[in-house]
Amino acid sequence: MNRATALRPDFLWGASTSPHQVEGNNLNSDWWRMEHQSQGHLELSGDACDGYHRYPQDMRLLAEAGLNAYRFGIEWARVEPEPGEFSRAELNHYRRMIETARDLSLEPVVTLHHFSSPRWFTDEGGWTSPQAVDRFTRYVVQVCDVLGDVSWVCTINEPNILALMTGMANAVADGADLNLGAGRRMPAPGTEIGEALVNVHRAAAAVVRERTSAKVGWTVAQQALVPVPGGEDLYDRLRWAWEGLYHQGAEGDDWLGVQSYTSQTVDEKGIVPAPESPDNTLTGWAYRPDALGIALRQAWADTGGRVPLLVTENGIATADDARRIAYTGEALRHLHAAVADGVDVRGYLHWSALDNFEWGHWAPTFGLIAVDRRTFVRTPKPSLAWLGSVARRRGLLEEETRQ
Ligand code: IFM
Repeated sequence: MNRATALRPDFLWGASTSPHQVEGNNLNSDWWRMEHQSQGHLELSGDACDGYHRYPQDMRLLAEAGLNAYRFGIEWARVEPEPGEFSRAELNHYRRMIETARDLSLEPVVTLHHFSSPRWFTDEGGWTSPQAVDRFTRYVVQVCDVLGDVSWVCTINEPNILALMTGMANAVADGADLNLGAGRRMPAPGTEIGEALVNVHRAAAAVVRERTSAKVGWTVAQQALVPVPGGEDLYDRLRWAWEGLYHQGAEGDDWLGVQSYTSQTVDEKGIVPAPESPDNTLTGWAYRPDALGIALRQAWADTGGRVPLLVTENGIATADDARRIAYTGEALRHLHAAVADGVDVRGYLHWSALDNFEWGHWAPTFGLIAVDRRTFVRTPKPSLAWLGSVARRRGLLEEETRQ
């Protein structure tokens, strides 16, 4: 048994979650309100996985399996439920989470914003309001009090998806009828909102650097776009709107988070929707474990090889756990190949630790651990033990990279 291309000895092997998707009862957030105003279009997050109370058990399961890192988030709507009113009790809650991770020898990777915001922030204009930088940095200053010994901090999760969601919400508010049904082409994230988010990120990153010794970055939803003949010009424009802008926003950062699930082609009309196929995942995305290799190489090239990469999300929505293992093994094979070609990758954090609330839907299950929605009992899937064994071996074996 030979080891495949060696990964760094301090490589992080872990899993990720976000607060709104696992905690439950995120009452003061804009997402909670949107779910309740959606007239049945969105399922409710409700108690979610009751992760707010059960995080010690979740972390223990990850650590016992052999993982050495856990990415989780701090929920702004809990910490600042009303403008300028900060909850010490909630900050202490997140401090306990950090300490619990440390006690279990899990490296905490802490996200400060993952899609959901306090209602009041959204009501006053959200990311495009002139106050956005002040509002977010005021919250980040408070959070820094509990970040103490945290080494990895993400300011904003998937700003490109946040820009897309903000643009779509604004369009709906202006009366647009957005039909995004199967076969429809997705709009691209608006670059104006993206630029606003870059400003917020830079300001927040400066606050974290000034007040802590953490390595700071943000995480981008990589599309692994590939042009087909005729789509080259549009490809360049779409790559900029989807990723380039955010990669440029990572200039000078300590790391960049790569989040990858699938790959899509670009023709002369734009991104080609994944054709219907029995191989598509439960989110309707094409089964493309090779996307991770494409995403890592594109992110590395876009940042001029100056910003180390951390895979902060990669996974598959499936009810078939053997398929999850196959997908992840193949994705890791592409990660090893990228590292062999000189891409600096610092860790792999699987999405997700738990079967959680997939933003308005419960059916797409991404978890290494199943959660009973009534009793909240956790049942680790074989994929958790499998990923833990890869982590203990510190990567794939040589023969596994040849499969
Ligand atoms: O569940 C989401 C996560 O919140 C952000 N990245 C993509 C995941 C799967 O859709």
